[in-house]
Amino acid sequence: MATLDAAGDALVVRIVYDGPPIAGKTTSLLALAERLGHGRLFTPEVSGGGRTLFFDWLEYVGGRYDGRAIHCEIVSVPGQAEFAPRRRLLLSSADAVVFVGDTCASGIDETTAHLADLRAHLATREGPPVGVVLQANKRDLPDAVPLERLRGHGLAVIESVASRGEGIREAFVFGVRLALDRVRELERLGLLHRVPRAHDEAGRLLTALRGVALSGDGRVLFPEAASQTGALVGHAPKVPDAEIPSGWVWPPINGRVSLQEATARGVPLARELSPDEWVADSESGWRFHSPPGGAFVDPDEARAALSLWAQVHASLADWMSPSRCVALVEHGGRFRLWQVVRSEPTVWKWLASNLKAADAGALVDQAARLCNRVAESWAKAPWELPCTLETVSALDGSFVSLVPDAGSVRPTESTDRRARLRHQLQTLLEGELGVKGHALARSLAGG
Ligand SMILES: Nc1nc2c(ncn2[C@@H]2O[C@H](COP(=O)(O)OP(=O)(O)OP(=O)(O)O)[C@@H](O)[C@H]2O)c(=O)[nH]1
Ligand SMILES: [Mg+2]
Repeated sequence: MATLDAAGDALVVRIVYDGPPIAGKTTSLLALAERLGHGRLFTPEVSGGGRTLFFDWLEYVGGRYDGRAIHCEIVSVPGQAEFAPRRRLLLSSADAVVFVGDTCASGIDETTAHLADLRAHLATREGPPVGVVLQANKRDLPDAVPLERLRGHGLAVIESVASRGEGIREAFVFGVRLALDRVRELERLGLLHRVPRAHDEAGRLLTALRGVALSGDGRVLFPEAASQTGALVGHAPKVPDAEIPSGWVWPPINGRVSLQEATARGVPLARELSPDEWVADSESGWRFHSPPGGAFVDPDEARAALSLWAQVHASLADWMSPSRCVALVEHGGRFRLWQVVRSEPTVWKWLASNLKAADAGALVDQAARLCNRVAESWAKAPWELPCTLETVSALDGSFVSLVPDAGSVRPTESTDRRARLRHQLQTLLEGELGVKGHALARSLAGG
């Protein structure tokens, strides 16, 4: 759902590309990336046949809304029926939908059925309506059906040939306009909130999708290795290990112990998450992260940066999980800062794994109580900690994620953490339990 960033100077909207399998959603996003000339498409995984398994992700910053920069998150869903739960979760965060339909004779029935399903889903969304534009694709094929057959659904229709990039920008621009209409309504209703953006929004989404059960047997898919995310190895920097020189890890003793545990089953390889941002996941369940700008040529500058990080971490110690450290690693004549943290069960994972098995009402109540306590307690931390169901420990409500870089931490704001956590709870419940979860979350929001 649309939000303002933490500083309130950018508007973040999400445009979701929906449509039946093989209709051309991924092709559309590829063409859009090229035309917008902005970044590249991030696609976590595809099947051998090129089918999308999770989503495609593209970010674009352009245009202004009431003086604020518009930051578009552009996401395509996997069209295949077996991934419907992932598709629904993605749709539940849309501010507008570009529906890519295969409009040739052989595809039109599936397109119509899929569109009906989309509209049924959107009808369950709370808040202002989510607009849909039909991007009538494959208009180059000789058996493309007449446009008249597509009109009359109360939808804007824009013709496209995604494989040639035609009509792509037009459909996108229309989608953004629809999203901004919705933003205006959200604002009027007092529902446009400031939410600090996750460091890696696409990664967060991927984690959420991995938590969505695909089959009816209650099996929740949580592959251990987050390292399946994108294949991005190049000139990888070294990650810290227990051999690190003294003075290069903080806290000094427990930090080294942490590094020992983190690399006990092997030192993982780093992969580039975004330009100059590196991550690695060790087999013993620790995450290593180094932010853009985390490399230094001058050792004194590097040490000063480590010391700044140490101060931030020390001042947050009361709110954070203890198994973590920050460290400096020399590699190829440069020094790189790393943050290392042990993966702990989060409220999100805990709920997603248990909702089907036990009394959902009791679990959600328990989670809601924890969230309330966290919202209150974290408000007292000196620096803003990203507060989401995926950053809160299911065990004790401590912060279990990566601390924002020392250079970008902000003093704690009086944001409504409680409302945000409830909103996420609702999204999770919708994904896991469908309508039942929805009702549950609504009663929760009231109580
Ligand atoms: N002729 C024609 N082919 C197209 C067009 N757009 C996409 N295709 C082809 O359709 C096939 C499927 O395209 P994708 O973009 O992967 O489809 P998708 O909607 O992402 O499919 P899923 O990921 O399974 O949901 C590819 O072979 C594309 O080249 C078009 O406008 N005209
Ligand atoms: Mg695709």
